[in-house]
Amino acid sequence: MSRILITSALPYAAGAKHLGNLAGSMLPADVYARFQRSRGRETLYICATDEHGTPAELAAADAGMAVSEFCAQAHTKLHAIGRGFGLSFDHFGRSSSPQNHRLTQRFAQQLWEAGFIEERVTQQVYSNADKRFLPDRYVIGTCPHCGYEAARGDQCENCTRVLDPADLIHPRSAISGSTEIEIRDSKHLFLRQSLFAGKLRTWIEAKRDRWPLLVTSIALKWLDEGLQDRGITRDLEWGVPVNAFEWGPNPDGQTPDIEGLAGKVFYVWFDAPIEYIAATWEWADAQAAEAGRDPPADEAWERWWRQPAAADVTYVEFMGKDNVPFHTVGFPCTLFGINETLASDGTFTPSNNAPWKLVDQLKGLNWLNYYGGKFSTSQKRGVFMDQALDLLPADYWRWWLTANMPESADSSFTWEQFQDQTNADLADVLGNFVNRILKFTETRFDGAVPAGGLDGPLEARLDADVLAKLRELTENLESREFRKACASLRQLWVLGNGYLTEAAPWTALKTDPERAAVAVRTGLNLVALFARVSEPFIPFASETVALSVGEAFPGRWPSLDGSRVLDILPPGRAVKAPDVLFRKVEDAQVAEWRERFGGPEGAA
Ligand code: B3M
Ligand code: ZN
Repeated sequence: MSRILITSALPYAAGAKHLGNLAGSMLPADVYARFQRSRGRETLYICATDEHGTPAELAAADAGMAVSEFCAQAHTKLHAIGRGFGLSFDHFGRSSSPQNHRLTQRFAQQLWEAGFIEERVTQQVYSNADKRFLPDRYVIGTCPHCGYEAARGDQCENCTRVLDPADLIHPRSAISGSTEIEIRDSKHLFLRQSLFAGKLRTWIEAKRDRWPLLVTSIALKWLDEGLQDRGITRDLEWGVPVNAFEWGPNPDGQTPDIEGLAGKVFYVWFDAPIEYIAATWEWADAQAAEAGRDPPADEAWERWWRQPAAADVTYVEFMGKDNVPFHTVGFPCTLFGINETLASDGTFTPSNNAPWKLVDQLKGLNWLNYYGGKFSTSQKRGVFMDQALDLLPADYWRWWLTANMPESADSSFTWEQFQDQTNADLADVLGNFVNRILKFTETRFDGAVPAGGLDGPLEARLDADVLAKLRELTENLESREFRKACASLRQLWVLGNGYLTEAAPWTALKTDPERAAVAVRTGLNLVALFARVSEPFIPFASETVALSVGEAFPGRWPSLDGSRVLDILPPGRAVKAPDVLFRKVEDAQVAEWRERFGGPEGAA
């Protein structure tokens, strides 16, 4: 049986996370991880905060904090919010961890020594007052196109034109406001991605019929536009330091310019994907520490990532579409470079190292919008992850976001749809079913699973229908079609309600108690089944449902081999109706939340 390795895009430490960030990577990854675990597969779900780069530096400066302290706080907060949503990370790491520093540096060294990294002199903006280089967005000035006076060096916020710091009129430092800035030469490292264009294309082409079209088309578009070498270092203080002083000569016998590279760090998009691997290392270390053991040997985490030990691992990535190029081009190039050596005639041969694993399945998602426009922190539009949990339990959000996941196109959150769908699916269908059968069992069957009576044609038909739906649900989850999976699950719940209505134990009780016993037993078994198969989607309510019929949680995914799927509960088992599973979302709440978070007006 294969092992399943899952990663979801690493949320930036800086900035609030809205529902779209949840729906676009972490939630689908969690649903999939829970499903795979319940199928009995050894599963590892890894995520982390992405802590380096200019946004974190800027946000920390705004908050008047040291960037390390700011990131530590953001990490703790994001981890707590993730737990609040039931995200079942096996490890939630930090890209600023010592493990990621070591691994990023080690990979860079290997790439240099194999000849895949090149030094180049580039022109960068230097601020004399701040005594530092300024990344593009640290330079502000007047936009040459629209005259906006606070345009940033990478882009004008007013007219959205992409800029180069050199375009700005009256350029000044965003840090000190000083106009004493100049262009200076600065040495940087470039990953020679262009060497991998052919190899990359072959690799992507082979994924064409197995990856979503969204993903392969983004990747191929990048390749069609011509694969550029990529600058992988920056003139910043916060990040993984370039450790060129440790490096040996490259295949041409050149040693790196240690002085020229001093004080630089790797570009955030170079070290962030490496953190997927490094967070697995963090996980292994944390596990050992928890058990009071010394840090384990590298094999403990490399077995997920390196051949031949990882041969039985299927690696699945989840991310929003804007992250796809970095995962189909950038990160694979890093790994190609580590797995290969370049001969002087330009051909590649596998390196002597055990190769690192590349992604097997990549689920890319579109955007979730808010009333057709963007979620926006600055304009206070839309619900953010921490606020959402103050309004309603996590399962409401999980259910709606999974059922409306932006899979084949962008999708849009509106309070009205959210209310309609959660009320209909969770309160009216699932909640009502569980409540109906359990209340009836309590009042008429002493709160125990009844024995007696034999299944009839109604039960035989139900069994066949349930099995067919379960197979469909399983297939949809296996292929990460989350909207379809929600539809299958909803139909399964509907089968339960339909059965109860038809079998009508409340009527049968008067004329044929054995028939009523069969119907109640069958209904309770449906409850137990629903707890198991709803768990990936709505884990909190599923736990309540499982406990109401005395089942362990989380349970195992049902076997689909054709044996009866509704023989779960032993007769005599005590059961108890839970408190209201899902309270309905009221019109007054919708009105209040629309007021507070914005409605259709002002969608942009
Ligand atoms: N932090 C971008 C984002 O959150 C980035 C993902 C990193 S994945 C290695 O959209
Ligand atoms: Zn402009």
